[in-house]
Amino acid sequence: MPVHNEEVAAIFDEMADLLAIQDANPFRVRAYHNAARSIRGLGKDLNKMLEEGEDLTRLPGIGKDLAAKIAEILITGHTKALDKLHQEVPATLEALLKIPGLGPKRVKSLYRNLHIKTLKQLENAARRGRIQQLPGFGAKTEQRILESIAAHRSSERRFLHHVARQYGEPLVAYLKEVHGVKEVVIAGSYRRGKETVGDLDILATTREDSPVMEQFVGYDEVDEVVSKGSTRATVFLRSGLQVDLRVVAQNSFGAALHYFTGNKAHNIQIRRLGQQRGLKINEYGVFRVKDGKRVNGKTEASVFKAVGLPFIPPELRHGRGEIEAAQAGHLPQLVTLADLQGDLHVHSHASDGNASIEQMALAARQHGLKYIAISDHSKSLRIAHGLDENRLAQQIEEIDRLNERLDGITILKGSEVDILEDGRLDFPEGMLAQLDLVIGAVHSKFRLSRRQQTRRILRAMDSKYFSILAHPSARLLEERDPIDADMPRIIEAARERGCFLEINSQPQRLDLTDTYCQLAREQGVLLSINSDGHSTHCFDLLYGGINQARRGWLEKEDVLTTRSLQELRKQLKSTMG
Ligand code: DGT
Ligand code: CA
Ligand code: CA
Repeated sequence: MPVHNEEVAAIFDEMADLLAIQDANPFRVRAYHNAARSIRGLGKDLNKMLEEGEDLTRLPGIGKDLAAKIAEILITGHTKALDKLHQEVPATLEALLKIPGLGPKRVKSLYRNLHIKTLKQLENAARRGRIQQLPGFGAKTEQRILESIAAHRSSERRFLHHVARQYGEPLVAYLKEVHGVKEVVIAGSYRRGKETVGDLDILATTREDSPVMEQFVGYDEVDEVVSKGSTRATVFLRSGLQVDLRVVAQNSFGAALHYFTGNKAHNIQIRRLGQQRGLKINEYGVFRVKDGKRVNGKTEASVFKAVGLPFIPPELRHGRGEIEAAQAGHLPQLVTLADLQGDLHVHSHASDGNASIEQMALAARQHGLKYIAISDHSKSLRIAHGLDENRLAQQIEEIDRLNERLDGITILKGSEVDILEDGRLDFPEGMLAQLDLVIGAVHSKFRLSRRQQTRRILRAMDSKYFSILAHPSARLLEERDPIDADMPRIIEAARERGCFLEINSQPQRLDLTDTYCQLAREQGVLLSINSDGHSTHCFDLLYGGINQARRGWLEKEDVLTTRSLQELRKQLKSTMG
């Protein structure tokens, strides 16, 4: 990847900051900043200028030395001068520069005077009021630093729901064991089943003498206690996950649970309904405005009841029509994990899985499923050891043999076939015709234009053998953006052609996304909740697909993989025919 102007400028700015921390000659520091500014103001790509043999020293603020560094950066992607600075200045000091309000001058002063090298030392010093005593800092700055640190940390990253669950559930189990603790629930986006969460919001009810706060901040995984009061505490776990614990009175529990489950848009709508009925609704309960008397709030259901609504499942609480649907008596009967009968996207060690077909089938049976489809990768996906025609033909025979031998589970013959750049499928029709189902997937060329990407997928769906579009947006949460494709058009095409879309349960995918699930449902397109599993534990991931389906308003009837094997075969035939 060639380096461009902005990256060169950023390198110079960084050098200036590091030099300033080192107490270098201020003229040198300024020279780097000036060069960065000069480059940002250029109307022309530096690479082009270099190619055309233009003399860079004619640019304002660029001398011989800097011109040489620019050339070095353009050609090699870095400069030895910055590498050297990186070795000299502790990396943690550089991290401090990212805190708003802290420039190199202040970072230097903190280092010199208080020996502060890390974010944590900075925070500790700020809490103890030591920073406001330094020249050039005041109480206000100190406060701002504390706020910036908190914001910086929480904005740093969101956690995959699945990852938050691995930390959150053991913590809940631990809290439940504490003396005097009654109820413990994770509220917030976690309870709404969102695919990523910013932090965990735990609510608890306890007897008066419970040491729950002490036990919470003393939990083994706690890295840092941000605050601790008698009913509220915030900590960071070693994983970096922030957890808030609130202890609420038993008769406020429902109101608090509703309030802290959110989301905000939903809460606002509920409060407004309350106002219309002369009720004030907050995290403590439901109160009559005229005399302040508490009328409800012990259970969540009582909060909804107070505004004339049935219980609305957390996954629907987005403020996107669920309240109107509840008023009209049209809330969906959401699909549950127990409704699933099969999984149509499972890998074996023939491609990139790590278990045999038989092992996968037995694990699925153990999990209560009635059928799975083995859908290993096709030949173009070389990094995943995709199958060619010969290996797929062998696999088909192996599945026939296994189906004769195994009871209580049926293995379908599938393939996760690459959708090539032009929309062709990675196998000839003769091969596809031998399969029970074909899962088409985009694994390459993620950056095609919207028009090309849409056309590519529609063309793939034109194949009469096409059954399910896998992970339709191809996103990887916190890693890769969704492809740019006209999803409403693709959903419409799925309806026209009688094929299906996947809800992929991999924690990083969870794709098709909630709003498009809702659209698919309205269009009558069935969704296939699949694990895309690569090991025998994969069926445990199906809960994530169910969360996504529920957030997308899906009922049992809307999900292909709730069908019995017999009905499923009928559905698949209608796409193949
Ligand atoms: P997250 O943590 O970013 O994944 O998202 P949430 O939804 O868990 O948000 P969080 O942790 O900031 O707050 C938890 C819930 O508390 C939120 O969904 C609704 C409620 N809440 C927080 N702040 C407010 C507020 O200012 N007004 C109202 N009505 N509700 C709030
Ligand atoms: Ca949260
Ligand atoms: Ca929170």
